[in-house]
Amino acid sequence: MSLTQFAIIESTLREGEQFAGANFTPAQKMKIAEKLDEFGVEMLELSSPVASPQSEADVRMIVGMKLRARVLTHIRCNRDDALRALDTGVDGLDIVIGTSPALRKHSHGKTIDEIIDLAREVLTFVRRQAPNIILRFSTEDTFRSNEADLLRVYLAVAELGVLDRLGVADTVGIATPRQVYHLVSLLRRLTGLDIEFHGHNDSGCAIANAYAALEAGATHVDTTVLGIGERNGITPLGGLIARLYLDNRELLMKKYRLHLLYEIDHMVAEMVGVQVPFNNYITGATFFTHKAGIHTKAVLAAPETYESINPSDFGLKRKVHIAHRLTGWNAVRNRARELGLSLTDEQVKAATQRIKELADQRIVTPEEVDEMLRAQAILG
Ligand code: HCA
Ligand code: CU
Repeated sequence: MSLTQFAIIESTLREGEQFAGANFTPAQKMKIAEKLDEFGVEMLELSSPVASPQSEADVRMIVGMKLRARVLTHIRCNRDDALRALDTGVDGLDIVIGTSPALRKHSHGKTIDEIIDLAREVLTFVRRQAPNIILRFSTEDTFRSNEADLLRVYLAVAELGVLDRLGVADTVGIATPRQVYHLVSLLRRLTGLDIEFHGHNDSGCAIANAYAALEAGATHVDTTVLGIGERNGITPLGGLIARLYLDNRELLMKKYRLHLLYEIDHMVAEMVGVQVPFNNYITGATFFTHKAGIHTKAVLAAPETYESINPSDFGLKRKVHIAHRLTGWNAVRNRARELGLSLTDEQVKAATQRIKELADQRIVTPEEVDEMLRAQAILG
């Protein structure tokens, strides 16, 4: 059952490098690899060594770090790229070729038969060169490819008996969870091979699609930190973690060092020149903030009332926001206690009324609320 046996292929150093703001230095790549390895992702995917001389040096550098995570590189389907990649000493090759009509026409110009011939030749060649390498074959733009074409390609390569994994890629972010479920379960049933899902987020389905893939029997999911990648990116590491944590908290806490997520998200955000979005999974500024009186009262009494994720599992703290017109006296009382003030319920209720009145006029700061509570304590 994949929901307990999945592996994360962390592609911040490949797909993530394709994000507009990413220009990782070798030192930054090393830091990212080190942190992701410490976090516990099972595999790291790196840009092709063929991309540039520095890219090749960076692959060698990360191979040389001797991480616990397996190191993969992402290459086109040809012998030369494969030889260059094998020479770096990586643990695995992620080989990809486009199969959609758009890519066949405008990218490499090959027919489906030509794609099959080429894939057969390259994959058998790689396996002969490197009997122990982890070998994956993926079609690019899978979800805009003709299903009969796809099945011909996947069955032909699976039949070679040289592959560890098949990949499906929602390259332009158009797939729905149902479509992903359908294709992944079909491939799993027909080939029995491990299946990897790579999904872009153009229409906001990247996490749901990755989850549907796992439900259908996929074994591997591609992520990047904050979801960075081409355009608006792919399945974010933190979002996938949030989703899987809700299924199986114990497993997630055992598999990954969740406390590192905040640091990793903020580190990569800074490297690529963006803020961590306020609504980001787990690590966004308001993720654990409770506001309305009805919510804050319940959360203070029993956090699970309005929290599906426990902030302390991620080394984080919840925030209770009381400086606004929706505030409630239970939360205000809680704040007064935090400040060491002993106010009667009537005093707290009076202060709460004043906060609401003032907040109807203008923005009130938390500091002002604290002052109001202190003043209330002095006035009695
Ligand atoms: C790209 C390629 C890719 C490859 C995914 C994969 C995609 O367009 O840059 O190899 O599984 O989204 O199709 O990232
Ligand atoms: Cu991609």
